[in-house]
Amino acid sequence: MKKVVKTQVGIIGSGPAGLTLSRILSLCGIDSIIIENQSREYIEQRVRAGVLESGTVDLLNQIGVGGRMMKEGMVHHAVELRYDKTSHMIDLTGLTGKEIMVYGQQEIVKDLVMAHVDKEKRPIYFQVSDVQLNDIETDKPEICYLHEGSEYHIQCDIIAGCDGFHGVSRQSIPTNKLSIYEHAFPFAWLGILAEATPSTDNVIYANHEKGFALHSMRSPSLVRNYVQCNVEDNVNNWSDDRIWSELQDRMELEEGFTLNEGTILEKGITPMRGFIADPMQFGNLFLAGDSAHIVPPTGAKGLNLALRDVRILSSAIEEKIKKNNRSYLDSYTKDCLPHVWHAQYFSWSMTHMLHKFSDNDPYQAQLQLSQLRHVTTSLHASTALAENYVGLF
Ligand code: RFL
Ligand code: PHB
Repeated sequence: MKKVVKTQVGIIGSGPAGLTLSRILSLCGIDSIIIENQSREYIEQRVRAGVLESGTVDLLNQIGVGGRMMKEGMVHHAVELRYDKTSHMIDLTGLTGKEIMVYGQQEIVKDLVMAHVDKEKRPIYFQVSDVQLNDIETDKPEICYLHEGSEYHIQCDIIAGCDGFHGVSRQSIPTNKLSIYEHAFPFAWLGILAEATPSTDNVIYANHEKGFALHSMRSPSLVRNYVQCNVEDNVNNWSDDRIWSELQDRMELEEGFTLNEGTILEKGITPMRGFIADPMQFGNLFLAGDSAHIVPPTGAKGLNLALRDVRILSSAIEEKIKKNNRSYLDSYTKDCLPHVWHAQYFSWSMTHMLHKFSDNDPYQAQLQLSQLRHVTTSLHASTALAENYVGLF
């Protein structure tokens, strides 16, 4: 049987973008409904981002979901770059006055779901299927989907497409109305979550002749490490011993260094890509976060960009719904994309500086070392890196 539900904003996807948007709108007195194709358990366990810019931390606190993050998150004042078996600190706080927070994306998702479902007692429709967007170019757009055997139609004023890179929202925009900018990098990241004490107080980015490696953490007893691998690689090619051995090699220092090891709880391979859809809107459908853009994770920008989009989108929706002023919705793409492109550029340049592109290109390897020496010895260059890393806005 067909069921019709009405709301002001229909939100597709309960990742960080969709959940944060719904929370901001709720605090402004605007009604929204979220649908999600996975289960609550799945989205609360999905391991992804870890580095939050100070503006992201401020936003989560402003909307009342930052309590656990402020207790359990780890404030970092510096980030470490390693190359030529030497360690170089970028003093983020000394150079910019700002800091970053290391706190897992799935913890943010748990905090937002808890505020939404358990505290505000509002539902999220999990495990929906066959999601379809209709009439998005009209004032009465509609989201249709199946949930627990019934067919639902959400009638709303605005649809927010927060369904990530593989979602249906972007694909609902006619292809002749979208310009797609895309770049696939010729390598991937193998990421692990492991029970071990972090080996340093800072995130470490290592450029090594065997390939890139990254050491990060989630708590005093949980680490998150990555090694560069082949695009077509498979986790089955990576035994625990091989992963630790590659990490030890790539993190090496002249004076000696041993990365703490432990039981690996999770392994996954992430392709590295840059992607931007322009415009980020069509009619009354607005894309936010990974549904509109993807950055390679080397700059730690994706989640931060997603939350910046929803901050802009929520103000524009509030103007439309409360004051019948559509001008901010109309300029949504224009208000988001310059920053998105800047983050894209920063992520691309970090990726280029730190990864091994070829087995046989000593010229490029020397250029990378030259760039690394520049960003770690010039005050202006290290300030530029630090500003980008903590977030420019
Ligand atoms: P998400 O998190 O992908 O959420 C989209 C949600 O939509 C659901 N969905 C649908 N729901 C209903 N109907 C459909 N048809 C649907 N199709 C999909 C999905 O199940 C999901 O729940 O997108 P969102 O909210 O835009 O958030 C973006 C972030 O997840 C992403 O940018 C970051 O994880 C990127 N990223 C990092 N960002 C940072 O800011 N700092 C970092 O340190 C950082 N590290 C990373 C990262 C991403 C990584 N991977 C795995 C891609 C490290 C890695 C390894
Ligand atoms: C992480 O902690 O997962 C992380 C840290 C820095 C990055 C990407 C991911 O650039």
